[in-house]
Amino acid sequence: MALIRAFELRAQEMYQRAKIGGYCHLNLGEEATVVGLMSALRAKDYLFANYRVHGYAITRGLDPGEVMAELFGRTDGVSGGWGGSMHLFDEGVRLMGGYGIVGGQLPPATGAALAIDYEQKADDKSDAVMCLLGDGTTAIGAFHESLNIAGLWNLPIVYVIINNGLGMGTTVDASSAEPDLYKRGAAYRIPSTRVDGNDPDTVRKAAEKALKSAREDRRPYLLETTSERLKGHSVVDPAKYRTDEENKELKENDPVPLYRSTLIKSRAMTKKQAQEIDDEAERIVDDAVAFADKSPSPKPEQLFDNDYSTAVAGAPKQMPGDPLITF
Ligand SMILES: Cc1ncc(C[n+]2csc(CCOP(=O)(O)OP(=O)(O)O)c2C)c(N)n1
Repeated sequence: MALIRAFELRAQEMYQRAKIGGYCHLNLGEEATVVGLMSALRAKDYLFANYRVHGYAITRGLDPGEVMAELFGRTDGVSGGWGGSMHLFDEGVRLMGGYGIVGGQLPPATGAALAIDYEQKADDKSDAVMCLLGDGTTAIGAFHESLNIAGLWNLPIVYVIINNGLGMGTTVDASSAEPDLYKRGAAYRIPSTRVDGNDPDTVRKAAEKALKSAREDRRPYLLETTSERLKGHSVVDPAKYRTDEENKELKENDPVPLYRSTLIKSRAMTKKQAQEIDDEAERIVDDAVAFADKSPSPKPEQLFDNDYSTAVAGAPKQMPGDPLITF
């Protein structure tokens, strides 16, 4: 949690210093959810995420330097600098991408669960899929289509609604006829529950139960976690829609200092150890920025190295803005 906090605060700073371009969405305020969920996943499980993906990538084991380099758009980034903040991908740790299209991750995640089901018999060795989505995403058609198929075909998948209360600036109450989002599982006979996303231990227990259902019972599961993002939708959103009172509450419920003091109070950790963890996190993030800074930018001639269009014999590769080719 401390590392995600340090990384995200630094990413915000790097964006403001124009080291990062494009979009940049942070996990600030969602650290307990991230750590709880990721600690329940096995190495061979597949993870599909939305664009708010930095903390998941780091917790899943990706090198923070390579994640920062991706944010900087550099060749040593986890996606070779082509994806940026929203599109972290690493097959090795089975992080099957962050998706920028709202709900875009749901169909491929459901397809991955179908592939697993096709290849493996139900036993505790089976892999499972975890698919993350925001509260706003529960109104997207792909959410309902995916849950319907997963429920119908008994696919080994856990859908997790990371309910941070807002889809951009719109509250759940203003956008959802059924604001108890986990209840949407009932329409597809998918078991579901809602837990406090500010407590990593609670999230972990709930995720373990959900994954067990997917893996062993061959029933998909819908888990909802409640937390709040501390900042705006992305780093360029000043979050003017929040009142002073709401900002005060956010600070009081901030999961990082809360968990830190819970561990100290219960004597699981001393103040000194907590400080050492924070210092270590800062050191890792310093190194990550230094690594990203040193990594070269991709060259323009590499632009088409990773496209998946079929080559047309004799047709030159076109750059956006090039004059139309006439034959
Ligand atoms: C199909 C589509 N529609 C709209 C957008 C613009 N958009 C980006 S994020 C977002 C809000 C999503 O909110 P939520 O699912 O709650 O995720 P959160 O940002 O809270 O993690 C919208 C509308 C988009 N990227 N894709």
